[in-house]
Amino acid sequence: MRNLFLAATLFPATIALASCDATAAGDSAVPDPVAGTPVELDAGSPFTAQAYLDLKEGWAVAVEPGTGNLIITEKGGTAKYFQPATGTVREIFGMPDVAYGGQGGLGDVAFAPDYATSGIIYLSWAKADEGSARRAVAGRGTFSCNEEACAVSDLTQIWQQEPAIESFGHFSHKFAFAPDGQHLFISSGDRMQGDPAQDTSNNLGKVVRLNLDGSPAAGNPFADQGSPSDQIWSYGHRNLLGLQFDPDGQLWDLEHGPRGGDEINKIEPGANYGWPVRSNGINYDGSDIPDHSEDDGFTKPAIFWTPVIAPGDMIFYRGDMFPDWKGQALIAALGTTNIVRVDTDAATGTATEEARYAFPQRLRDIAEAADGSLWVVEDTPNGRLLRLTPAAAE
Ligand SMILES: [Ca+2]
Ligand SMILES: [Ca+2]
Repeated sequence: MRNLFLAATLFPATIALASCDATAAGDSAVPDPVAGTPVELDAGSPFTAQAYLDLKEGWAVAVEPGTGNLIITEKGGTAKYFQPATGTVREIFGMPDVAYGGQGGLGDVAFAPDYATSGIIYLSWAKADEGSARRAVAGRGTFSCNEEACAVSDLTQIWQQEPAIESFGHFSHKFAFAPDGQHLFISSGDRMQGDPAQDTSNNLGKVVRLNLDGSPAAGNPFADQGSPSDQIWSYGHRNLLGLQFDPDGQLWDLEHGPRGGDEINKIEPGANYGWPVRSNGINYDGSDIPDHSEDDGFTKPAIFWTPVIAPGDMIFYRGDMFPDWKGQALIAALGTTNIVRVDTDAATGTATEEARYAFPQRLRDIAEAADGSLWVVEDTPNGRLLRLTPAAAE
């Protein structure tokens, strides 16, 4: 194993197949995937599903620009590079040491906006601190492959939650890049602490907006309050497992409520979304949390779910394979083991659930391929990578 890692890091220039193959108009040239193993779905499902890889607690999937290949992270700290056109998979070396347990471990993966020329990818993970304290962190490094394996080299931490907390939950740590490629947004969960989400002197329970090197972006709403307040874009959040720009450039988040009150929010700078003062759910012990009301002074959810769907992540669909869904959100749901389709309206800050589609297992992540098909990651210790295309006509 070590030899593979050395080989992959010693000769990055000759093995950087990813960035070399990428072309500006290359997505239309991405070859079709090989056939997977058919997966049975409920009668009437709009999807045909095929399984490709076995995954152990798959957490995130990202599509490589230009090639259509995938990087998939697993919560325990491993990552895979999958080439759909050949069905081959390679281990990725150079992963960080992660604090695995509870909701913590290896997290999100994203290709840099300038990946075609830089080869840079971003990773997030839970990192051990003093005692049993942990924090979510983000880093970036250079991705390259040879015939046997792939590696992330020069992985450098660029951001962290402040402070570290003795909790195994609510790391969140999802990435979104601004449409112009100039800023990195990270969702930073409340670490199951509640009150810090209302306190702008820390970066827990927040959406942060950074430069691509992890430094605070200019123009953030609390820039005059010092660090880490100068990272904050919005606050009053709980556990944000979705963070995505819609095709019109509006940012939305998807977060877990407590018992009830999962929500999608239209994210605006300086806005306060109310957690833990307001929630359309209640505490796990049954005690009340006042619901949002018109006069509460907080930004209301665009849509909420009681009972919860326990979401894993979402995308905004842009492709042609499911043309009626263009511009709508597709949520991979853990709790209800389905894909939830939601129509968002940026003008009013509201959203409507359109449909739910059943799947056999908990769904952790969803991504759109260049051809408009969908890649879905199952969450369980015996999960799979699924490809979804339209169901055959009856
Ligand atoms: Ca409530
Ligand atoms: Ca994702």
